[in-house]
Parts: sequence; C-alpha cells; structure tokens
Amino acid sequence: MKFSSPLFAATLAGMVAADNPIVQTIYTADPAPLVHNGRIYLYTGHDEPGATTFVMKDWRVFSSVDMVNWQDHGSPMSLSTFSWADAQAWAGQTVLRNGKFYWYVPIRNRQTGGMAIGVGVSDSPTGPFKDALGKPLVENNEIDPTVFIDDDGQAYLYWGNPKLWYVKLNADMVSYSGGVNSATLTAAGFGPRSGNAQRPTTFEEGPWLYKRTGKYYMVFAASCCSEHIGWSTGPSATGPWTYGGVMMPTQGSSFTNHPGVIDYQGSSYFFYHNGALPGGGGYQRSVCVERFTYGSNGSIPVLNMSKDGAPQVGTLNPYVRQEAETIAWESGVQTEPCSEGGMNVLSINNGDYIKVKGVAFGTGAKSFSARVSSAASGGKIELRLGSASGTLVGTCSVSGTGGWQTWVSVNCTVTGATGTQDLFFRFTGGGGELFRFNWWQFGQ
Ligand code: FUB
Repeated sequence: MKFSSPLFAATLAGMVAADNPIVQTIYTADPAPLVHNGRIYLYTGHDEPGATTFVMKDWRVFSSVDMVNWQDHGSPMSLSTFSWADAQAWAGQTVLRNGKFYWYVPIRNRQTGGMAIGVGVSDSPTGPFKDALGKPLVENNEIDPTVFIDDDGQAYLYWGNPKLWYVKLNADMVSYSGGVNSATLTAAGFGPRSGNAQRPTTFEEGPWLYKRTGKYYMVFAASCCSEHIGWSTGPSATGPWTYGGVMMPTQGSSFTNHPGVIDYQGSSYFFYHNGALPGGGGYQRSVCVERFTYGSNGSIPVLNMSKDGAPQVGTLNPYVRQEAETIAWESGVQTEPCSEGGMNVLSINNGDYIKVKGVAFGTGAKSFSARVSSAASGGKIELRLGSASGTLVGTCSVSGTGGWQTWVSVNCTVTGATGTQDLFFRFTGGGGELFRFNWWQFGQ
C-alpha cells in the first residue's frame, strides 16, 4: 500500500517477516474462502482509508494455491453491479452450483433505505459478476449471508444481525421455498449473553455454515463490541444448535471480526479480520488466516491471531509465468486492471519491494523475464533472496515504453538462485513512479 505517512510506510516495510495480513495493498474485510479446482478463492469486502464508518463500495477477489502467495484479481463486483442498491457493500459469501458462481451480499436498498441480500452471478470465480435478479433476493434490514449446499442438494441461506434467519434456496439459487424462517437463538445453542434483552445469546452477526464429517457447524461473530468468534454444531442444517465455545477471543484492533472456514489439501483453515496493517482499526481492517486442527470429537480449538499466518503449502514454481500481483508481502506498491488482461502492479517507486515466498529454484535459474511498462524513464528490478537487502542474483533494467499501459518484455541473466528461497523484487531508480509490472518468469 502507498502510505502517505513515512511512519506507516516504515512500519509496513518492517513487518516483512509476517504473512498476515494476507493483503497489504488495500484494506480488506469479511473474508469468504471458496476452494475450486485446487485453488483457494478469497472473496472480501474493501475498507476505504480514512473512513470513520463502514464506507464500503466494492468487493475484492484474491486467490492462492499455497496460502501465502496471493494473486489479486481486483474488483469483479461493486455497488454499481446492483442498480437498486446505493451503499454498504458488506459481508458476503460465494458458492458454486451447476457451473455458476453465486455471490450473496448484504447491500442497502436505495428505495427502502434498509439492508437487503442481493445475488451476483458469474461463469468464473473471478467474475465479472452481474446482478442475478435485478432486485433483492430477500430483505428484512439484516445482514451477512452465508450459503451452504447440503449433500442432498438442498441449499440454505442464513443471515442476520441481531436475529438469525434462513431460507431454503431452490436449485436455481436465486429463489426460495417455504418462507423466511427465524432460527431459535437459545443460550444452549449460541452461548448466554447478559444485559441485552434484544440479544439473549452471544450470536451477533457473520454466520458461516458448513458440514464436516457428518456434523453441521455454525461459526459466527459473537458479542459486541468488541466481537469474538464463537461456534455451534447441530445434527442438521437447521439445528437444533449446541453452543461449542469460543473459536477466537477478542483480539486485534478491530471491534468486529468475521469468520470463514475451509478445508484445503488436508488441512483446515480459519480466515478472519483485524486492524493489523499500519493505519488499521475498526474501519480499516485486514484479512488474515490461521491453520488449525479439529479435536477428535469435532471440536474447534481456541485460535489466536498471529503475524505468521498459515504455513506455505508446497512451493512456488518460478519457471512458469507468474503474475506480478501474486504477492506474499509488499512495501509501497498498488494494483490496477491491466490492458493485457488481469491486473498489474503500479505505484513502483525507488526502494519499494514485493516478496514472493518459497520459490523453488531447484538446481539454479539462468535468466529472468518481466513484462513491464513506463511512461517515465523506467528503473531497475533487483532480484534478491531472503530479504529486500539479501543476496543479489540478477538485475533487470526497464526503460521508458511511452505509456503506463504500453508493455514490453525485458530479460536479464541470473546467477546463484538455487534451492527454495524467498524472492524479493526490489525496485530502484530516480524520483516518482518508475514503471509498472505485469508478470515474470525465470528460465533454466
Ligand atoms: O463489513 C461491514 C460489516 O462489519 C459486516 O457486514 C459485519 O460482518 C462486520 O464485519
């Protein structure tokens, strides 16, 4: 992220050992992971810098195969996708059915002024998404949809704050049968809360429904404020629910938290948010991830927020084309849609860097190619190992190309890049923005 304050920039640069938060180029919130074709797609909200309430205008998508290097897919859905909505692009979830991706989101209905649940639909996990209905799927001024498709094909949409509601979705995923149901919130089901007659249990918002080894789980943001994460289980997708306990205590410098739970490549992962980036807080949040193990009886352990995040799953192959916006950590850069498709990195100034974690060079790389552009006079990409000031294994020069979206390929030789290493692209040059960066690849 490009921070206006030198203190913030220095703090971000100093957090390089961390893998949490997952994204540093922008503030992200309300994570909703989805595993598809061996890849994790992470759907998030987007907090605005400097906002003093939940000023949220679009949603974002990131993806990864290794839990540490995350590719930025930009914003395939925003308030403008929904002609009937005017504000509050809040916490949603995406599911796949019959080859289509359905993204359920809470948004403010401009006609009623109340919160409603809209549905975006796309043929691709990264969009673009369009409004599936042209109107709300359901509206009762409550928020935070979660969607789950049971083994028998019945899909459930839950949402709520302060109550918990559900409908049984039809197979088309954009209509429902049986009316709107109110889930019974009991202390036995969701843990007791005292001193709040409207909210007699710890359930607050952000339900996340899934099934694992025959047991149904409802994970949720609990109590307020600040929130912690709680969990309940039941014998069916409609309960009855039995309170399990706390999954993540109140931590971090955000007064909300929001759960997303998946299994990927044999491990279980918990996505949440906090205010850990420089300038972070309740309205400038960032998504993080932890790996965890269920108890033998299916219980969820208490997890703490960490800076380390989840361990890397496997390694990254530098000998196939990698997008420049696939990032484990960065300092100073941003992303934008690219004229060649996908996204590119911009706002590259002298001293900025991108870290790519766990790059498997094997017996050694001999060359490096990068796709770059510059409306200025360019600069250099230093290829360093271990840290932004680590061993220099190559330097690629970038010249002016006559435009910020006028792309050329540049090449340089590489010496001494062997084994598995954290790779740092360190950018150097004169003043101002130097160049932009679309993709890269090493040669053997
Ligand atoms: O991001 C806006 C709201 O804050 C979400 O809808 C809630 O879950 C809370 O995270």
